[in-house]
Order: sequence, then structure tokens, then C-alpha cells
Amino acid sequence: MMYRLTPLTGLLLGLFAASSFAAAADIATAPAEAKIDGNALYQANCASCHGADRLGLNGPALLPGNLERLRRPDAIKTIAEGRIATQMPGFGDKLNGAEVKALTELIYTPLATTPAWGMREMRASRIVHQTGKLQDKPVFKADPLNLFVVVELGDHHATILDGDKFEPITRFSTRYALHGGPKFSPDGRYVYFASRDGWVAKYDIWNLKLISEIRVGINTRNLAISSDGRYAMIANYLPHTMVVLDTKDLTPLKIVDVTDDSGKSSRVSAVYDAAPRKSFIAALKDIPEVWEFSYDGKAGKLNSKKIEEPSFQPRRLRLDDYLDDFFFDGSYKHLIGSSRGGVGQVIDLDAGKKLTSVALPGMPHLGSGITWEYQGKPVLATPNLKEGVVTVVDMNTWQTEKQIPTLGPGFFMRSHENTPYAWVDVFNGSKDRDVIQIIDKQKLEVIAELRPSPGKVAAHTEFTRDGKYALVSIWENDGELVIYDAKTLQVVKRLPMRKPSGKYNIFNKISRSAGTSH
Ligand code: DHE
Repeated sequence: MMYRLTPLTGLLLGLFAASSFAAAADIATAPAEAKIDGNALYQANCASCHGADRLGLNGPALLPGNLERLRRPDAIKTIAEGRIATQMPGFGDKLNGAEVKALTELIYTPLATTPAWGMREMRASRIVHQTGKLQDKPVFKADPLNLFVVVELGDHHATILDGDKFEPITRFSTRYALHGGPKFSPDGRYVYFASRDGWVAKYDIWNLKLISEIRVGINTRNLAISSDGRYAMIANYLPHTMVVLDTKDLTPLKIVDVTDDSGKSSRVSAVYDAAPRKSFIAALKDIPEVWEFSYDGKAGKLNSKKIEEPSFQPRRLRLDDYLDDFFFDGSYKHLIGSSRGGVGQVIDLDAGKKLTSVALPGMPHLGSGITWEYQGKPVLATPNLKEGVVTVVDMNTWQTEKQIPTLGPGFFMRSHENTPYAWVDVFNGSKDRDVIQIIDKQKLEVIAELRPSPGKVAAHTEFTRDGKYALVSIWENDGELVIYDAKTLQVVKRLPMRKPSGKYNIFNKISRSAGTSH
């Protein structure tokens, strides 16, 4: 469809050309143009990369749920100026301010009908990048278990980092907006990534090669890998499903529709592997239930055929309250979660019911809690997204051991069996976001404050396999990894990276170190 320049849009276009889009914020306040057909603009300029249906192609899906974390002024800036180091060009020389604004309105408008993403769509999306046999040992010289996978959100890349020399081994592009922890095969050879847009990728770390990819949903939460390495299970927000994949080649085995007894469907908060139970455990966002899926190798039924696969029928734990965020104790006998009202609840997974309540002021970010031994008893500690406090809970009595005041709400807390300290950021604070606070695990006090790069946001710590070094992300497009001696708290190296987010040490992950998430 053609669209005409009105005098106003012509004027705006001229202004844009003159200002080179320096003031993308001005566009946000540009008056809406009644005559602009955002959909026509979208089809003409965006559909070839983002899909005529906005579900994404080479470019990400452009739906409100997928864009929750992109503020509108940033969306306007991206449309006008493009995105550095990606294939997203700037449209500032082609579209005027009102047109950019109309496009922005469109992508934050829900679709009229919920799109389908079933077996057919999944199978059609699957890409096999490698078919031949690859070598069964690493192609590089470095301890294959002391590697880090570093997710760089700035330009959607991942780096494989040698955890002894702190030198990158390779860097490769990923799908748009990876989120949450990538997961590893039990031997640490393969890493599996999930993107917010539903793409799951299998990457061979020993051969430094992408093996296969599949899109399992439109808006995905996270993925878990079974402790025997055979299955991947994925939790989706859209559609309301969970998906089981065969990790060998990422073929889809089963889609589980997430509904309650009355047929009401639900988003899935997250799914985790509960290795000691040989099961996956998922909490549901819109139904007060926790679902457990055994993968204990028993024969089952799949698509009405009797085969040697687990059936992946959920065991449903019906609760009195919703669970938004949750994690487990070391034995995976208990699940600790915060409910919508902010009250923490402890669920006994064997008994299938709530055991007790626990005080968690402000909501913890999933996977943020860690455990250690304090005065002969196991304690769990987590920062809170809304309050400047680290909560330490006695896991025998589920009573609060201590609330440790911090400079502001934090996102991630990390430690290691070989260090007396736990490191916590102030990522959600209104100030001091450049600080990492060091907590003594036996005194339960902050004993030091680090400013890895003054004025720049510091986030997410992860330790080397021996716990001697701690790596912190500087959360900027021209950011860096700052590597500390975990004992002296001195910087030993800085590595430039593009908005490094999470970093994952293979040994700590596959050995289920108490100081990190699994
Ligand atoms: Fe995360 C882990 C949910 C916002 C970075 N985050 C997770 C996990 C879940 C989750 C379910 C566990 C996945 C796993 O490991 O299998 N995150 C949520 C939210 O609900 C929240 C608050 C809102 C949302 O947008 O979904 C949220 N998370 C963020 C961010 O804004 C962060 C800082 C940047 C980003 O990537 O969007 C962020 N989340 C992370 C990281 C992990 C993570 C780096 C993995 C930590 C680890 O060490 O395992």
C-alpha cells in the first residue's frame, strides 16, 4: 500500500534528516497521525525479517509479550537508527517520526488471535547445522570443564572462555535475546540455549560448532536438561505449553498442554531438572499448581504408541496459592517459592503439599538463591528484586536466620564451596548499581564493597571451578568481564565484552555447586 507525505510528515522527515535522529525521544512525543496505516508500513518495511504475522523470522518476534523488556523509546530508537552489530538497519532516512511512532504502536499491540505453535510449526522450524560425525575430544587445549559460556546481550553473541587463562576460545552469534541459564549435557560437551522468542539451540563446545536449532514456542521462559542428558524440557509463556525434545537432534517428542481441571490454561513460570528425583519440575503462573514429570526411563505411551520413552504425564501438586518464583533445596525434597502476595511457601515435593510459610520480603529473581553450611545447618540465601536485603533462611526450621541489609535490591547472588564469601549485586537498585557487595558466609555481614567499573552497572558473578577467581559482568554495550582474585578481592584481568549477562562455568553447573544455579 502507498502512503503519502502530508506537510507535517514532510516537515518531520526534513527535521529527522537534519538531526540524524539524535533525538529519538522526540519521536515518542510526536503527535499520532490518524492517516498512517501502521500495518501497511510494517508489511512494507519489517515483514521480510520479522514475519508478516510478527512472529519473527531472521529477526525477533514483535509482540507485546516478547517486547516487555524493551522500553518504547528504545524501540523507537531501534527502528530509526537500527541495532549495532545486527542485521537490523535504521529506517530513519526512509520513515518520518510519525511513521516510526505508528510502527512502534503496532508492535506493542496484541495480535487479534493467539497464534498456533504446534508440532507442525516446530518440525518446520528445525534446522540441522551438522550431520557428519564430529570429534569426541576438544579441538582446543584448555580444561574442558573449566570453561565459561558467557552470554553477551549487547550484540546477541556467546563467548567460550578459557577459565584458566581467561582468554576467549571462540565467539559466535546467537538467537536474539537469550535469557536464563544455558544448560549443559552431563559430560559438559554440549550446551543448550533458549531465547525469549522460543528458539532452542544445541552447541558442541568440544568442536565449537552449532549442531541444531528448533523453535518450540513464541514466548519461552527457560529450558531444563534431564540429568541423564536424554531430554530437554521447555517452559513457554506463549502458547501455554511445555515441550519435550530429544537432545540427540532436538526432534520434538511431546507437547504438553498446560490446563487445569476446568480447562483453564496457564503460562509456565519455569522448569528445572530435579536430578535426585529424576524428574522435571515446573511451576505454573496462572494456576496454583506445581507439575512434576518423571523421566525415570520407564516404558510409557507416546502418541498412543507403546514405546520406551517416559510418558511425560504430569504429576500435579495442587496448592492453595500461586507460585511466581521458586527454587529448591539441595536434595530437591523441598521447593521454596514466593506467591503473588509476597509470602514465601515451602512445598514438600514428596507429600505434594505446602509444608510451611517462609518470609521473603520483595520477590527473588528465579535461580538467584544459593545455599551453604552455617553453624552446622544448611541455610539458603537470596537477594530480593524489590528490597535492599539478602534473606538468609535456616533450611531445617524454615525460620529467617538473618536479613542482611544491602545497598539496594539485588538480582544475583553467587558463591562457591571454596570461598568464605558470597557476592551480591545491586542490579535493581536506584543507585549504587555499580557496586558488588561481599558477604561473609559465617558472619552473615557485608565485609567489603567493590566498584569494578565506577558509574557502570555491575551484575552477575560466577566462580572458576576451583573457586579461586570470580567473574563479574559490566552491564554496558561497551562492557567488560572483570576478573577478581576471590581471596584478595583484587582485579586480575579485564576482558572487553558487549553487555555480558550471565556466565556459566561448566564444572560448577554439572557438579551442581551449591554456590550457583543449576
Ligand atoms: Fe531472568 C535466569 C525469569 C528478568 C537475566 N530468569 C532466569 C530464570 C528465570 C528468569 C525463570 C531461570 C532460568 C534458568 O536458569 O533455567 N528474569 C526472569 C523474570 O521473571 C524476570 C524478572 C522478568 C522477565 O523479563 O522475564 C527476569 N533476567 C531478567 C533480566 O532483566 C535479566 C537481568 C536480563 C535478561 O537477560 O533479560 C535477566 N535471568 C537472567 C540471567 C539468568 C536468569 C543472566 C541466569 C542466571 C544463572 O546464573 O543461572
